[in-house]
Amino acid sequence: MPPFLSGVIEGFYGPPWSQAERRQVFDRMRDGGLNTYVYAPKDDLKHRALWRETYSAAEEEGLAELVRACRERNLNFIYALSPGLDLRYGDATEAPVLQNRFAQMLALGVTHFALLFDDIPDRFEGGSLAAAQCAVTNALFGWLRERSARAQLAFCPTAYCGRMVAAGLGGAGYLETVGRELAPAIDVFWTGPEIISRELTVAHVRDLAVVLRRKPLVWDNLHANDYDGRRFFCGPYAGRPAELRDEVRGLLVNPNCEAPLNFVPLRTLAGFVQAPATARWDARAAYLAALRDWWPGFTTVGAPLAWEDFVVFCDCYYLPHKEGDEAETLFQDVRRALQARPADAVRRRVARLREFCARLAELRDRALFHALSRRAWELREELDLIERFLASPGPGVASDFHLPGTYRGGLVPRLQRLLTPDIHGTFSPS
Ligand code: GDL
Repeated sequence: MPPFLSGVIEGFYGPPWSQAERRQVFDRMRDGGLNTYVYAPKDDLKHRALWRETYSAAEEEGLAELVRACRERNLNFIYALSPGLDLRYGDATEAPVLQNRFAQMLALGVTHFALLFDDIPDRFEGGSLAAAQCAVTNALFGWLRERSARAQLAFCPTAYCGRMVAAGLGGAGYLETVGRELAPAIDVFWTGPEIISRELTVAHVRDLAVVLRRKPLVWDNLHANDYDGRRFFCGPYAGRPAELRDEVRGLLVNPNCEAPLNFVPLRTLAGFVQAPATARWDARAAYLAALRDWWPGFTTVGAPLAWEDFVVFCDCYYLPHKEGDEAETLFQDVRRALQARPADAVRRRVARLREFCARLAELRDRALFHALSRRAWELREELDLIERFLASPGPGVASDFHLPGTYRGGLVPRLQRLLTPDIHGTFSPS
């Protein structure tokens, strides 16, 4: 196991990546010098919902392929199991079931494992949930080490971010118990102050390391989009200072569900991991450099797209808490133009971006287009409406795309309008 783990955790909800997508991700990891892939797709039934069942021969072959693909690229393969939905802690018959699952992977040459207890019921009648989870995990670790001296294990706590700990998830003293009772050689995952952490500071991680009695292994959801299917995030690895690297066991990102959209997240993570210790991490510069490398993937069957439009488009899908600079500027300019004309210059910019969205349909890389198409469609339609309004403002503006009596997104946006959040995230009826 390398001293510092860096790479990808396929740990999102929704359709797992295909084998071909995983190979592409592995190639990008190897090219960027990242070293670790964690297999943890929430909706692989046998990873979570049916965790007791072993893989069929065909499934086993698929996993063997991944193990080989990682080995060929010098990447660590970590197999994760998520038994917490219905694991009976303290029931002696459960241990052999867990062992059986890991035995199947050991036979494929896997030596690195993870046991995940995230997003599970935290009600537990039998005493301390943390102590029960640690007992199961320590026992499994011992069993693994008897079979492979090189075996490694990581553990994801039920309270895996600051907010959850503050809310008392897992019961009083949950994390302290984990720190005290989990075998010191077992790594502990942590997503930061939040599930999706805008920032991860050295101070935050140092405080945590005192409680955990080890450096945390960061499970970084910055670019995850499984919780918001209308967005994706192709902004840079950001909000983390270079000094963070010395304070953690590793940095593993759980990125966009759509594998082709992870070029910039992975490229910038690789840049962050390898940047000289003395340098300040300039996320925007890293982003623009990574976009340059992604840009050749945007060749079309027609006339070339324009680089400037590409940057604005990507800035529209930057990071969860922030638009990219160009998108933010465009938004502010449109907002002003809708109130005070003349708006010709803004209208032309809106039209260019609308056209860029439409022309994505000409991409030669169809997997990339398919990953983008729904988002680009929605953006194109809003831009089209704004463009029409700016061209002839007034009550008479109608749009071919916004059909009367239809609701975009169906019931969901209507429900969302019933309860609206204030700036603190507290909801009240609107
Ligand atoms: C989570 C889940 C993860 C999911 C992510 C983003 C962890 C430890 N677990 O809470 O599977 O992809 O949020 O929605 O992050």
